[in-house]
Amino acid sequence: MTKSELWFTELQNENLTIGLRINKILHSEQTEYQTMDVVETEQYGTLLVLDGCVMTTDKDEFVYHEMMAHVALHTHPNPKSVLIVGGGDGGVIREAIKHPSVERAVLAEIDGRVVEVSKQYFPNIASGLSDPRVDVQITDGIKYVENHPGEFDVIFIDSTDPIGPAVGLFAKQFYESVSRALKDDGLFVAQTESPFINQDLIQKVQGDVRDLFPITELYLAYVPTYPTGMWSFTMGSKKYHPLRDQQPIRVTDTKYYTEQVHKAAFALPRFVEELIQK
Ligand code: AG3
Repeated sequence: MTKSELWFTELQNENLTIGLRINKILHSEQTEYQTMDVVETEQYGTLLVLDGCVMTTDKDEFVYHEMMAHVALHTHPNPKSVLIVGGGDGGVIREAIKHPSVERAVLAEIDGRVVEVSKQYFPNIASGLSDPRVDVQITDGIKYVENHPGEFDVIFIDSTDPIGPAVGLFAKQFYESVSRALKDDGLFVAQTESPFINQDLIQKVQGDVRDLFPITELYLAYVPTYPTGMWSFTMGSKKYHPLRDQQPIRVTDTKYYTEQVHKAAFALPRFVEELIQK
């Protein structure tokens, strides 16, 4: 069979693109907040695109979702109440509820269409959204966090890039409310882009989080469809340290996360160490 000559291209920055051959366009719409497209790609399966940026694909989503959820949930000794800001596809929630200690997982997603379309086209990623422990709130995550002081053990900030609807999710003021929304021994993880092309952002977030949390760490994972493939996560924690307090493995139905990968993720290449030097 001849292959289609339709290609998806994300302009990752002004000098860099990623291209994926498309078999089929499944869905396109303009929501209240952003453009949203779902296409079937030859290489990575079904792809979710928001405002032209790759959010996730069926074939590599496990890296990001597991590494966002399980590092933090194997740092806190007994996480019961968790919040995901953004993450409307449900991937982080699906991983979070694999932890038997988690009694309540709130998703605060601003764009209800992302949740609906993910349920339709990404049933595997969205599978956790119907779990009885999950509470889906279609609301502004910034306001949700402000209005829920002292409630959460772990908060995940699963945002888009720091443009458009997500700008406020990278502001110091937001990390301050995240700190207030956490319990006294709480911690958070935010996705913080690529050390190859988003140095300024990573440095800014490190500085802000260090001002607010006694423990601030950066770790890495490899997501082939994100800009440069090398992806960073920033953790801010009030009490528990991801290496000193690493918990015995609790979840083993993973494809990327293991006890060793948890440790290895904090071993940073020299240029990344230098980037975040105190
Ligand atoms: N969160 C967004 C990652 C940012 C990707 N950036 C890009 N492609 N320019 C992903 C949401 C998955 N739950």
